[in-house]
Amino acid sequence: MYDNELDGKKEKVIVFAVAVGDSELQDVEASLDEMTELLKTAGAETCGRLIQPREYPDHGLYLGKGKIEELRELICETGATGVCCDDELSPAQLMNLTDALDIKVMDRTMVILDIFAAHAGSYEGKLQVELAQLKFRATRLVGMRSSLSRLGGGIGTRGPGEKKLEIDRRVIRDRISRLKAELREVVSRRDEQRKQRSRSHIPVVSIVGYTNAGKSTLLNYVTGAGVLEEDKLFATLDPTTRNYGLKSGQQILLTDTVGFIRKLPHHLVEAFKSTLEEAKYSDIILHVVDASDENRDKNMETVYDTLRQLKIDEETEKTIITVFNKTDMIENKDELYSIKDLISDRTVYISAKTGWGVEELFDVIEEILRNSKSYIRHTFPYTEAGKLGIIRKYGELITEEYLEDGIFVEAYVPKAILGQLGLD
Ligand SMILES: Nc1nc2c(ncn2[C@@H]2O[C@H](COP(=O)(O)OP(=O)(O)OP(=O)(O)O)[C@@H](O)[C@H]2O)c(=O)[nH]1
Ligand SMILES: [Mg+2]
Repeated sequence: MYDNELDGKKEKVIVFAVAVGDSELQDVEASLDEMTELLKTAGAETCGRLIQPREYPDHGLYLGKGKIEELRELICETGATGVCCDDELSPAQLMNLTDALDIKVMDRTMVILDIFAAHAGSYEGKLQVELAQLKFRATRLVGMRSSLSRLGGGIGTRGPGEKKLEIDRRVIRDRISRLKAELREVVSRRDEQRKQRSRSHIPVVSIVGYTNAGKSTLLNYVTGAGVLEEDKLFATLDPTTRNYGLKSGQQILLTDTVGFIRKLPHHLVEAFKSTLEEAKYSDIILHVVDASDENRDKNMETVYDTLRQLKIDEETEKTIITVFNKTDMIENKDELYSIKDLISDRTVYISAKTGWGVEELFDVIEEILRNSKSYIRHTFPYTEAGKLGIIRKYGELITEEYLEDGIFVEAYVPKAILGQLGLD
Protein backbone atom coordinates (compact mmCIF):
# COMPACT_ATOMS: atom_id res chain seq x y z
CA MET A 1 0.00 0.00 0.00
CA TYR A 2 2.85 2.36 0.65
CA ASP A 3 6.54 2.54 0.12
CA ASN A 4 8.23 0.29 2.69
CA GLU A 5 11.68 0.81 1.45
CA LEU A 6 14.60 2.91 2.35
CA ASP A 7 17.01 3.58 -0.46
CA GLY A 8 15.77 0.45 -2.17
CA LYS A 9 16.09 -1.92 0.79
CA LYS A 10 13.79 -2.89 3.65
CA GLU A 11 14.34 -1.07 6.92
CA LYS A 12 16.02 -3.23 9.57
CA VAL A 13 15.38 -2.02 13.05
CA ILE A 14 16.60 -2.75 16.58
CA VAL A 15 13.93 -2.17 19.24
CA PHE A 16 14.85 -1.05 22.75
CA ALA A 17 13.21 -0.11 26.03
CA VAL A 18 13.94 0.76 29.62
CA ALA A 19 12.26 -1.47 32.20
CA VAL A 20 11.50 1.18 34.80
CA GLY A 21 11.52 0.64 38.56
CA ASP A 22 9.51 -2.40 39.52
CA SER A 23 7.97 -3.15 36.11
CA GLU A 24 7.85 -6.84 35.23
CA LEU A 25 10.40 -7.85 32.63
CA GLN A 26 7.78 -10.05 31.02
CA ASP A 27 5.52 -7.00 30.43
CA VAL A 28 8.37 -5.09 28.81
CA GLU A 29 9.08 -8.10 26.57
CA ALA A 30 5.38 -8.24 25.60
CA SER A 31 5.41 -4.55 24.78
CA LEU A 32 8.50 -5.05 22.60
CA ASP A 33 6.74 -7.95 20.85
CA GLU A 34 3.96 -5.52 20.07
CA MET A 35 6.48 -2.90 18.92
CA THR A 36 7.83 -5.53 16.53
CA GLU A 37 4.30 -6.08 15.17
CA LEU A 38 3.86 -2.34 14.75
CA LEU A 39 7.11 -2.14 12.79
CA LYS A 40 6.05 -5.08 10.65
CA THR A 41 2.75 -3.34 9.87
CA ALA A 42 4.78 -0.25 8.93
CA GLY A 43 6.87 -2.38 6.58
CA ALA A 44 10.08 -2.79 8.58
CA GLU A 45 11.83 -5.84 9.91
CA THR A 46 13.11 -6.14 13.47
CA CYS A 47 16.64 -7.52 13.76
CA GLY A 48 17.40 -7.18 17.46
CA ARG A 49 16.19 -6.06 20.85
CA LEU A 50 17.66 -4.55 23.95
CA ILE A 51 16.19 -3.95 27.42
CA GLN A 52 17.79 -1.97 30.20
CA PRO A 53 16.43 -2.19 33.75
CA ARG A 54 16.74 1.30 35.24
CA GLU A 55 15.07 3.41 37.91
CA TYR A 56 13.88 5.77 35.15
CA PRO A 57 15.00 6.58 31.57
CA ASP A 58 18.01 8.89 31.23
CA HIS A 59 16.88 12.47 30.60
CA GLY A 60 19.43 13.11 27.92
CA LEU A 61 19.90 9.77 26.15
CA TYR A 62 17.01 7.57 27.38
CA LEU A 63 19.49 4.67 27.86
CA GLY A 64 22.57 4.69 30.08
CA LYS A 65 26.00 5.28 28.52
CA GLY A 66 27.08 1.65 28.73
CA LYS A 67 23.90 0.46 27.04
CA ILE A 68 24.43 2.95 24.22
CA GLU A 69 27.78 1.26 23.60
CA GLU A 70 26.06 -2.13 23.53
CA LEU A 71 23.44 -0.80 21.13
CA ARG A 72 26.14 0.55 18.85
CA GLU A 73 27.80 -2.88 18.72
CA LEU A 74 24.45 -4.54 18.01
CA ILE A 75 23.91 -2.13 15.12
CA CYS A 76 27.26 -3.13 13.62
CA GLU A 77 26.62 -6.85 14.10
CA THR A 78 23.14 -6.84 12.58
CA GLY A 79 23.56 -4.20 9.90
CA ALA A 80 20.51 -2.36 11.24
CA THR A 81 19.35 0.72 9.36
CA GLY A 82 17.66 2.23 12.40
CA VAL A 83 16.66 1.87 16.05
CA CYS A 84 13.25 2.25 17.62
CA CYS A 85 12.41 3.12 21.23
CA ASP A 86 9.28 1.55 22.72
CA ASP A 87 8.45 4.82 24.51
CA GLU A 88 7.95 8.30 23.16
CA LEU A 89 11.35 10.04 23.20
CA SER A 90 11.64 13.69 24.16
CA PRO A 91 12.96 16.02 21.43
CA ALA A 92 16.28 16.21 23.30
CA GLN A 93 16.59 12.43 23.66
CA LEU A 94 15.84 12.02 19.97
CA MET A 95 18.50 14.50 18.97
CA ASN A 96 21.14 13.15 21.38
CA LEU A 97 20.54 9.53 20.41
CA THR A 98 20.76 10.40 16.72
CA ASP A 99 24.09 12.12 17.35
CA ALA A 100 25.43 9.32 19.55
CA LEU A 101 24.45 6.46 17.22
CA ASP A 102 24.72 8.16 13.85
CA ILE A 103 21.71 6.20 12.64
CA LYS A 104 18.00 6.80 12.13
CA VAL A 105 16.22 6.94 15.50
CA MET A 106 12.49 6.30 15.79
CA ASP A 107 10.05 5.84 18.64
CA ARG A 108 6.72 4.12 19.22
CA THR A 109 4.73 7.28 18.58
CA MET A 110 6.42 7.90 15.24
CA VAL A 111 5.67 4.36 14.08
CA ILE A 112 2.01 4.48 15.17
CA LEU A 113 1.60 7.85 13.45
CA ASP A 114 3.18 6.36 10.32
CA ILE A 115 0.70 3.45 10.29
CA PHE A 116 -2.20 5.81 10.81
CA ALA A 117 -0.91 7.97 7.94
CA ALA A 118 -0.84 4.97 5.62
CA HIS A 119 -4.29 3.71 6.65
CA ALA A 120 -6.26 6.97 6.79
CA GLY A 121 -8.88 6.79 4.06
CA SER A 122 -11.52 9.39 4.71
CA TYR A 123 -11.09 13.16 4.50
CA GLU A 124 -11.61 13.36 8.26
CA GLY A 125 -9.06 10.61 8.92
CA LYS A 126 -6.46 12.35 6.80
CA LEU A 127 -7.02 15.68 8.55
CA GLN A 128 -6.72 13.99 11.94
CA VAL A 129 -3.47 12.23 11.03
CA GLU A 130 -1.89 15.32 9.55
CA LEU A 131 -2.81 17.33 12.63
CA ALA A 132 -1.30 14.72 14.95
CA GLN A 133 1.85 14.40 12.85
CA LEU A 134 2.41 18.13 12.58
CA LYS A 135 2.00 18.66 16.31
CA PHE A 136 4.41 15.83 17.00
CA ARG A 137 6.95 16.94 14.44
CA ALA A 138 6.80 20.65 15.24
CA THR A 139 8.90 20.12 18.36
CA ARG A 140 11.25 17.65 16.72
CA LEU A 141 12.22 19.38 13.49
CA VAL A 142 15.88 19.73 14.33
CA GLY A 143 16.57 16.14 15.29
CA MET A 144 14.45 14.70 12.52
CA ARG A 145 15.99 16.85 9.86
CA SER A 146 19.51 15.65 10.59
CA SER A 147 18.47 12.02 10.76
CA LEU A 148 16.50 12.37 7.56
CA SER A 149 19.28 13.93 5.60
CA ARG A 150 21.36 10.99 6.70
CA LEU A 151 18.91 8.31 5.63
CA GLY A 152 16.14 10.01 3.69
CA GLY A 153 12.80 8.18 3.71
CA GLY A 154 11.01 5.29 5.37
CA ILE A 155 9.08 5.29 8.63
CA GLY A 156 8.37 8.69 10.07
CA THR A 157 8.57 10.53 6.78
CA ARG A 158 5.32 9.40 5.16
CA GLY A 159 1.86 10.87 5.32
CA PRO A 160 -0.12 13.93 4.42
CA GLY A 161 2.31 16.21 6.22
CA GLU A 162 5.57 14.83 4.93
CA LYS A 163 6.58 17.68 2.69
CA LYS A 164 6.14 20.10 5.54
CA LEU A 165 9.32 18.87 7.22
CA GLU A 166 11.48 21.40 5.52
CA ILE A 167 9.41 24.43 6.28
CA ASP A 168 9.59 26.65 9.30
CA ARG A 169 7.60 26.58 12.49
CA ARG A 170 5.48 29.60 11.65
CA VAL A 171 4.11 27.91 8.55
CA ILE A 172 3.45 24.77 10.58
CA ARG A 173 1.55 26.78 13.18
CA ASP A 174 -0.64 28.30 10.45
CA ARG A 175 -1.27 24.90 8.94
CA ILE A 176 -2.22 23.50 12.35
CA SER A 177 -4.84 26.20 12.90
CA ARG A 178 -6.23 25.68 9.40
CA LEU A 179 -6.47 21.93 9.98
CA LYS A 180 -8.19 22.48 13.31
CA ALA A 181 -10.77 24.74 11.68
CA GLU A 182 -11.44 22.20 8.91
CA LEU A 183 -11.74 19.41 11.46
CA ARG A 184 -14.20 21.43 13.54
CA GLU A 185 -16.42 21.63 10.50
CA VAL A 186 -16.24 17.90 9.77
CA VAL A 187 -16.90 17.11 13.42
CA SER A 188 -19.91 19.39 13.61
CA ARG A 189 -21.35 17.71 10.53
CA ARG A 190 -20.88 14.36 12.26
CA ASP A 191 -22.57 15.67 15.41
CA GLU A 192 -25.54 16.63 13.27
CA GLN A 193 -25.72 13.08 11.86
CA ARG A 194 -25.57 11.69 15.37
CA LYS A 195 -28.40 13.93 16.50
CA GLN A 196 -30.52 12.74 13.60
CA ARG A 197 -29.71 9.18 14.54
CA SER A 198 -30.75 9.67 18.13
CA ARG A 199 -33.99 11.31 17.00
CA SER A 200 -34.72 8.18 15.01
CA HIS A 201 -34.65 6.14 18.26
CA ILE A 202 -32.74 3.32 16.57
CA PRO A 203 -30.42 1.84 19.20
CA VAL A 204 -26.71 2.16 18.44
CA VAL A 205 -24.35 -0.68 19.34
CA SER A 206 -20.66 0.14 19.02
CA ILE A 207 -17.81 -2.30 18.72
CA VAL A 208 -14.66 -1.33 20.61
CA GLY A 209 -11.53 -3.20 21.58
CA TYR A 210 -7.80 -3.63 21.30
CA THR A 211 -6.37 -3.46 17.80
CA ASN A 212 -6.49 -6.79 15.93
CA ALA A 213 -9.15 -8.24 18.30
CA GLY A 214 -11.51 -9.01 15.41
CA LYS A 215 -13.91 -6.04 15.50
CA SER A 216 -14.18 -5.65 11.73
CA THR A 217 -14.46 -9.40 11.25
CA LEU A 218 -17.52 -9.39 13.55
CA LEU A 219 -19.17 -6.50 11.69
CA ASN A 220 -18.45 -8.19 8.36
CA TYR A 221 -19.76 -11.54 9.55
CA VAL A 222 -23.13 -10.16 10.58
CA THR A 223 -23.70 -7.42 8.03
CA GLY A 224 -21.39 -8.23 5.14
CA ALA A 225 -20.07 -4.70 5.50
CA GLY A 226 -16.89 -5.48 3.59
CA VAL A 227 -14.61 -3.61 6.00
CA LEU A 228 -10.95 -4.46 5.58
CA GLU A 229 -9.94 -7.13 8.10
CA GLU A 230 -6.28 -7.89 8.34
CA ASP A 231 -3.76 -9.47 10.64
CA LYS A 232 -2.21 -6.06 11.05
CA LEU A 233 -2.44 -3.42 13.70
CA PHE A 234 -4.81 -0.52 13.03
CA ALA A 235 -6.37 -1.92 9.87
CA THR A 236 -9.45 0.20 10.55
CA LEU A 237 -9.35 3.93 11.21
CA ASP A 238 -12.63 5.27 9.92
CA PRO A 239 -15.87 4.38 11.67
CA THR A 240 -18.30 2.25 9.65
CA THR A 241 -21.95 1.96 10.61
CA ARG A 242 -24.38 -0.64 9.29
CA ASN A 243 -28.02 -1.45 9.83
CA TYR A 244 -28.86 -4.81 11.30
CA GLY A 245 -32.23 -6.42 11.98
CA LEU A 246 -32.58 -8.50 15.14
CA LYS A 247 -34.84 -11.57 15.27
CA SER A 248 -37.75 -9.58 16.71
CA GLY A 249 -37.56 -7.22 13.77
CA GLN A 250 -35.96 -4.52 15.91
CA GLN A 251 -33.41 -2.55 13.89
CA ILE A 252 -30.07 -1.57 15.37
CA LEU A 253 -27.05 0.34 14.09
CA LEU A 254 -23.70 -1.43 14.47
CA THR A 255 -20.54 0.69 14.42
CA ASP A 256 -16.98 -0.55 13.99
CA THR A 257 -14.14 1.82 14.69
CA VAL A 258 -10.44 2.36 15.37
CA GLY A 259 -8.80 0.00 17.87
CA PHE A 260 -6.90 0.89 21.02
CA ILE A 261 -3.32 0.11 21.97
CA ARG A 262 -1.02 0.61 24.95
CA LYS A 263 0.71 4.01 24.97
CA LEU A 264 -1.59 5.48 22.33
CA PRO A 265 0.20 8.72 21.42
CA HIS A 266 -1.22 11.73 23.16
CA HIS A 267 -1.42 13.87 20.00
CA LEU A 268 -3.25 11.07 18.25
CA VAL A 269 -5.85 10.79 21.00
CA GLU A 270 -6.40 14.57 20.79
CA ALA A 271 -6.69 14.60 17.00
CA PHE A 272 -8.80 11.44 16.81
CA LYS A 273 -11.02 12.33 19.74
CA SER A 274 -14.24 12.44 17.76
CA THR A 275 -13.49 9.07 16.11
CA LEU A 276 -12.35 7.42 19.33
CA GLU A 277 -15.39 8.78 21.12
CA GLU A 278 -17.80 6.93 18.82
CA ALA A 279 -18.78 4.64 21.71
CA LYS A 280 -20.00 7.61 23.72
CA TYR A 281 -23.03 7.93 21.49
CA SER A 282 -24.13 4.34 21.69
CA ASP A 283 -26.62 2.46 23.82
CA ILE A 284 -24.57 -0.72 24.15
CA ILE A 285 -20.81 -1.25 23.91
CA LEU A 286 -19.44 -4.54 22.59
CA HIS A 287 -15.93 -4.91 23.93
CA VAL A 288 -14.27 -7.42 21.60
CA VAL A 289 -11.31 -9.24 23.16
CA ASP A 290 -8.91 -11.65 21.47
CA ALA A 291 -9.31 -14.49 23.98
CA SER A 292 -6.40 -16.39 22.46
CA ASP A 293 -3.91 -13.57 23.09
CA GLU A 294 -1.65 -14.24 26.05
CA ASN A 295 -1.71 -10.52 26.85
CA ARG A 296 -5.50 -10.58 26.97
CA ASP A 297 -5.84 -9.18 30.50
CA LYS A 298 -3.43 -6.30 29.89
CA ASN A 299 -5.21 -5.49 26.62
CA MET A 300 -8.57 -5.37 28.37
CA GLU A 301 -7.12 -3.08 31.01
CA THR A 302 -5.84 -0.77 28.26
CA VAL A 303 -9.29 -0.64 26.66
CA TYR A 304 -10.95 0.23 29.97
CA ASP A 305 -8.28 2.88 30.64
CA THR A 306 -8.81 4.44 27.22
CA LEU A 307 -12.59 4.44 27.64
CA ARG A 308 -12.10 6.18 30.98
CA GLN A 309 -9.73 8.68 29.39
CA LEU A 310 -12.40 9.49 26.81
CA LYS A 311 -14.93 9.84 29.65
CA ILE A 312 -17.05 7.02 28.31
CA ASP A 313 -18.80 4.76 30.83
CA GLU A 314 -18.70 6.70 34.10
CA GLU A 315 -21.03 9.57 33.17
CA THR A 316 -23.09 7.49 30.82
CA GLU A 317 -23.85 4.20 32.57
CA LYS A 318 -23.65 2.19 29.39
CA THR A 319 -24.18 -1.50 29.17
CA ILE A 320 -20.93 -3.24 28.27
CA ILE A 321 -20.90 -6.74 26.81
CA THR A 322 -17.49 -8.37 26.82
CA VAL A 323 -17.16 -10.48 23.68
CA PHE A 324 -14.37 -13.04 23.95
CA ASN A 325 -13.46 -13.68 20.32
CA LYS A 326 -11.21 -16.15 18.45
CA THR A 327 -12.49 -19.01 20.60
CA ASP A 328 -11.74 -21.34 17.68
CA MET A 329 -8.08 -20.95 18.70
CA ILE A 330 -8.76 -22.37 22.16
CA GLU A 331 -9.43 -26.09 22.04
CA ASN A 332 -10.02 -26.72 25.70
CA LYS A 333 -13.51 -25.42 26.48
CA ASP A 334 -12.96 -25.52 30.27
CA GLU A 335 -10.05 -23.21 29.76
CA LEU A 336 -12.21 -21.01 27.54
CA TYR A 337 -15.02 -20.59 30.05
CA SER A 338 -12.55 -19.84 32.82
CA ILE A 339 -11.76 -16.61 30.97
CA LYS A 340 -13.87 -13.94 32.60
CA ASP A 341 -14.35 -10.23 32.78
CA LEU A 342 -15.72 -9.19 36.14
CA ILE A 343 -16.23 -5.53 35.24
CA SER A 344 -18.68 -5.85 32.37
CA ASP A 345 -22.39 -6.48 32.59
CA ARG A 346 -22.36 -9.56 30.38
CA THR A 347 -19.86 -11.97 28.88
CA VAL A 348 -20.26 -13.84 25.59
CA TYR A 349 -17.90 -16.25 23.80
CA ILE A 350 -17.74 -16.19 20.00
CA SER A 351 -15.67 -16.81 16.92
CA ALA A 352 -16.26 -14.02 14.43
CA LYS A 353 -14.47 -16.14 11.86
CA THR A 354 -16.65 -19.26 12.07
CA GLY A 355 -19.76 -17.56 13.43
CA TRP A 356 -19.84 -19.76 16.52
CA GLY A 357 -21.71 -18.00 19.38
CA VAL A 358 -22.65 -14.97 17.31
CA GLU A 359 -26.36 -15.77 17.40
CA GLU A 360 -26.24 -15.92 21.19
CA LEU A 361 -24.47 -12.55 21.27
CA PHE A 362 -27.35 -10.97 19.38
CA ASP A 363 -29.88 -12.69 21.65
CA VAL A 364 -28.15 -11.01 24.58
CA ILE A 365 -28.29 -7.64 22.78
CA GLU A 366 -31.98 -8.17 22.12
CA GLU A 367 -32.64 -9.02 25.74
CA ILE A 368 -30.78 -5.94 27.00
CA LEU A 369 -32.67 -3.66 24.61
CA ARG A 370 -35.94 -5.23 25.63
CA ASN A 371 -35.20 -4.64 29.31
CA SER A 372 -34.53 -1.00 28.57
CA LYS A 373 -38.04 -0.69 27.18
CA SER A 374 -41.45 -0.45 28.80
CA TYR A 375 -43.96 -3.22 28.49
CA ILE A 376 -47.38 -1.86 27.50
CA ARG A 377 -50.90 -3.32 27.31
CA HIS A 378 -53.28 -0.79 25.93
CA THR A 379 -56.35 -0.42 23.75
CA PHE A 380 -55.99 2.39 21.24
CA PRO A 381 -59.21 3.81 19.73
CA TYR A 382 -59.44 3.32 15.96
CA THR A 383 -58.87 7.04 15.47
CA GLU A 384 -55.34 6.49 16.86
CA ALA A 385 -54.51 3.51 14.64
CA GLY A 386 -51.46 5.41 13.34
CA LYS A 387 -49.77 4.83 16.70
CA LEU A 388 -49.33 1.17 15.82
CA GLY A 389 -47.01 2.32 13.06
CA ILE A 390 -44.88 4.15 15.60
CA ILE A 391 -44.75 1.06 17.83
CA ARG A 392 -43.75 -1.16 14.92
CA LYS A 393 -41.04 1.22 13.86
CA TYR A 394 -39.36 1.82 17.21
CA GLY A 395 -40.54 -1.02 19.40
CA GLU A 396 -41.62 -4.60 19.36
CA LEU A 397 -45.28 -5.33 18.74
CA ILE A 398 -46.29 -8.62 20.35
CA THR A 399 -50.09 -8.71 20.06
CA GLU A 400 -52.64 -6.69 18.15
CA GLU A 401 -56.33 -7.54 18.42
CA TYR A 402 -59.04 -5.66 16.62
CA LEU A 403 -61.85 -5.27 19.15
CA GLU A 404 -65.10 -3.41 19.06
CA ASP A 405 -63.83 -0.36 20.91
CA GLY A 406 -60.34 -0.22 19.48
CA ILE A 407 -57.10 -2.08 18.87
CA PHE A 408 -55.70 -3.97 21.83
CA VAL A 409 -51.92 -3.91 21.83
CA GLU A 410 -49.23 -5.67 23.80
CA ALA A 411 -45.72 -4.36 23.08
CA TYR A 412 -42.27 -3.34 24.26
CA VAL A 413 -41.55 0.29 23.44
CA PRO A 414 -38.59 2.58 24.13
CA LYS A 415 -39.34 4.84 27.08
CA ALA A 416 -38.60 7.87 24.88
CA ILE A 417 -41.70 7.35 22.73
CA LEU A 418 -44.22 6.73 25.54
CA GLY A 419 -45.11 10.43 25.33
CA GLN A 420 -45.78 10.23 21.61
CA LEU A 421 -48.17 7.36 22.30
CA GLY A 422 -49.93 9.38 24.98
CA LEU A 423 -48.97 6.85 27.65
CA ASP A 424 -46.56 8.70 29.96
N1 LIG B 1 -8.87 -17.55 14.31
C1 LIG B 1 -9.61 -16.44 14.31
N2 LIG B 1 -9.13 -15.33 13.74
C2 LIG B 1 -9.91 -14.23 13.78
C3 LIG B 1 -11.20 -14.21 14.39
N3 LIG B 1 -11.71 -12.97 14.26
C4 LIG B 1 -10.78 -12.24 13.60
N4 LIG B 1 -9.70 -12.98 13.29
C5 LIG B 1 -8.48 -12.54 12.58
O1 LIG B 1 -7.84 -11.54 13.34
C6 LIG B 1 -7.23 -10.57 12.48
C7 LIG B 1 -7.71 -9.18 12.86
O2 LIG B 1 -9.08 -9.06 12.59
P1 LIG B 1 -9.78 -7.64 12.33
O3 LIG B 1 -11.24 -7.88 12.23
O4 LIG B 1 -9.10 -6.91 11.25
O5 LIG B 1 -9.44 -6.94 13.72
P2 LIG B 1 -9.84 -5.46 14.21
O6 LIG B 1 -10.22 -5.58 15.66
O7 LIG B 1 -10.86 -4.87 13.31
O8 LIG B 1 -8.43 -4.75 14.09
P3 LIG B 1 -8.05 -3.20 13.78
O9 LIG B 1 -9.01 -2.64 12.81
O10 LIG B 1 -6.68 -3.34 13.27
O11 LIG B 1 -8.10 -2.51 15.13
C8 LIG B 1 -7.62 -10.97 11.05
O12 LIG B 1 -6.55 -11.65 10.50
C9 LIG B 1 -8.83 -11.87 11.25
O13 LIG B 1 -8.96 -12.83 10.22
C10 LIG B 1 -11.66 -15.44 14.98
O14 LIG B 1 -12.76 -15.54 15.53
N5 LIG B 1 -10.83 -16.51 14.91
MG1 LIG C 1 -10.77 -3.27 12.09
